[in-house]
Amino acid sequence: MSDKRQRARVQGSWAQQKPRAKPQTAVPAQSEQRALWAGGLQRKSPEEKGFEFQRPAQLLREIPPERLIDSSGDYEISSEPSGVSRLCLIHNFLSTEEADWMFSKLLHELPWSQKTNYRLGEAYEEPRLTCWFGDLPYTYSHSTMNANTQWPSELLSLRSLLHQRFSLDLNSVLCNLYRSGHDSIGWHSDDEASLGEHPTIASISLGDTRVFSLRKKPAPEEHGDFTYCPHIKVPLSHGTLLIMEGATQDDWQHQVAKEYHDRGPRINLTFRTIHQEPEGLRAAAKTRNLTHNLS
Ligand SMILES: O=C(O)CCC(=O)C(=O)O
Repeated sequence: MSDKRQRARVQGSWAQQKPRAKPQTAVPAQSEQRALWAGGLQRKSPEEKGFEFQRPAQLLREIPPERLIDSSGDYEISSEPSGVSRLCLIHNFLSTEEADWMFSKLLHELPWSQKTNYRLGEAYEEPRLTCWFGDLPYTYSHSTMNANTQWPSELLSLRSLLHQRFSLDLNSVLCNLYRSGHDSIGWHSDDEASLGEHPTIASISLGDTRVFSLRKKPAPEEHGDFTYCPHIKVPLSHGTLLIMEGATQDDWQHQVAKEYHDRGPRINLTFRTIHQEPEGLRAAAKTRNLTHNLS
């Protein structure tokens, strides 16, 4: 949780505290008794209130509690003019035996490498390893994965399975290898123009469980502050399938944050459909990438 979200939560819970009830038995305290005997204590009428601290309205805003999605099912996570955002979570999409076999094969046989990305003109190494299979190149964070049609048979069979089960025509897959809990992917949306409008992303997880987080993009008047936006966490375990669809990439960002306790390796396969980019869409993508925060 960000520092600001944490602070606002604490302040929020303070603000909700009810005033303490006064004791029912009216036995004056010793000092009060002395004053009464001296005839000096003026009791306040009920209308005459003492000082009451008013918290500024800004601090009384509710922070929505983080929602946990950990059961298989279909979830409508928001509905906006841009459309409905939906998640579909399926545990044991691959049996443990299939997932074990797939994990070990892909870990040892895929051509993993560390990619260099660019943010505000600065180069940085991605904190994970990746590889890409697809008929078309894929560009994000100002760096391009070349087209690669040499699909391993295991990935082709997963792609066919997704087609059979969900009629999804996915022509590419970005493979991520998180070597330990220190590897991560920062907040971003998969909203490159080459993915088209309302892209469907089918993500299969293998290996150790990691928490996939989503946060709703703030309204323009929030000036990029996510403090009060809905947050969701989805633990993704070995063999799980998560499908993001509808307006999810328009209205939400997602990440897999670093973890500071031991985590074993995890592979994530995000199947997508890449379209040939017309010139107009490329310009739109450039503008969007200025705010794209993928690490
Ligand atoms: O590892 C994951 O579950 C997420 C990967 C991801 O966000 C991406 O490839 O865009």
